[in-house]
Amino acid sequence: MKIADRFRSLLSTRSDTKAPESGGSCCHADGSCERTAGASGPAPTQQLEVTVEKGYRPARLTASAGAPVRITFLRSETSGCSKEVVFPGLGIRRALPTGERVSIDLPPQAAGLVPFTCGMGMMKGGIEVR
Ligand SMILES: [Cu+2]
Repeated sequence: MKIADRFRSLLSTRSDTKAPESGGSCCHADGSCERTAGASGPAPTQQLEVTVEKGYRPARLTASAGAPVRITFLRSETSGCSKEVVFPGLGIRRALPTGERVSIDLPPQAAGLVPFTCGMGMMKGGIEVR
């Protein structure tokens, strides 16, 4: 989305070059206006849900880069393997009591894979951020 906005900004800048005085009040020439506007409003939190039963369902989720993520785990089994979930790259380790919804808030992520595993690193899941 940001790229589209930048293209739009470039296009309007190009048309403004015909009549520079009309664009005098606009700071879009360097795109800083749009960047500031985007940063001032908090990006909406993305909600993800994972059921934990013989693995993570789904094991692969997707989220948009640059916006906070709330991922909620519901563990519906008693297997000791899945009693904890770990986000190794984020230093997060949380207990998942059976039958309890556990929400974990993640700060905005850059594009890439955010992996999570069980406490022993046997079960694997991940959030594909793009
Ligand atoms: Cu395990």
